[in-house]
Amino acid sequence: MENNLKTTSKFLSLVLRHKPEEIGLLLDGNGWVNVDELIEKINDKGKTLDKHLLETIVDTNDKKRFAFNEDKTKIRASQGHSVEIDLNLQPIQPPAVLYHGTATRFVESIMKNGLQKQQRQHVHLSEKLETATAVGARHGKPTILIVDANQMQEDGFIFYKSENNVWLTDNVAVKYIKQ
Ligand code: HQG
Repeated sequence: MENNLKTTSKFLSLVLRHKPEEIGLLLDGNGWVNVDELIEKINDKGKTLDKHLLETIVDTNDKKRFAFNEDKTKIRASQGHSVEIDLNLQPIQPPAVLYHGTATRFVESIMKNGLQKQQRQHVHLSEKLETATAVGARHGKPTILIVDANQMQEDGFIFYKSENNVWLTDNVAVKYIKQ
């Protein structure tokens, strides 16, 4: 069961963030999809999903990656999209420093070109060192970069916080990054 939850959750990340077309789904402008349609199209792909399982995934997901709308008729991923959508996030004051976890092999390029959002819509930053370490470890040997969010904000850069507490901003220039 645990395993099934994780596999299904990963598949949901894929369709709700990156490739909705994989199951013939279309995200609306704010990233939402209709829950019944999602369930039907996932089942069509031979994967078992019903409303109860979907609710369990949303409730128990370790990073709270997915959220329902108020009446639970729609669902979306709370961050991490490569598909162009508008999460309607409001600019918010960041803590003085934020952390970016990455793999050691990327550091040289990052210290030359800055942090780039790559496929995603934002650069992802963390408030906690341990979260940043885990993010970095997804790519290889982890290392932490310190971002001077305070200075960035003073210089007019905008920060957002996703519903599941991931800090988001546009590309980060080298001058704001310390190893
Ligand atoms: C690196 C997870 C070379 C960047 C996490 C990262 C996060 C550069 C990789 C979310 C670079 C992109 C996002 C440059 C950036 N040269 N490498 N100039 N600029 N990079 O996966 O931040 O578990 O797109 O350091 O918790 O690792 O999926 O971004 O290593 O919130 O919910 O390019 O994904 O969330 O990788 O992770 P990603 P990320 P979930």
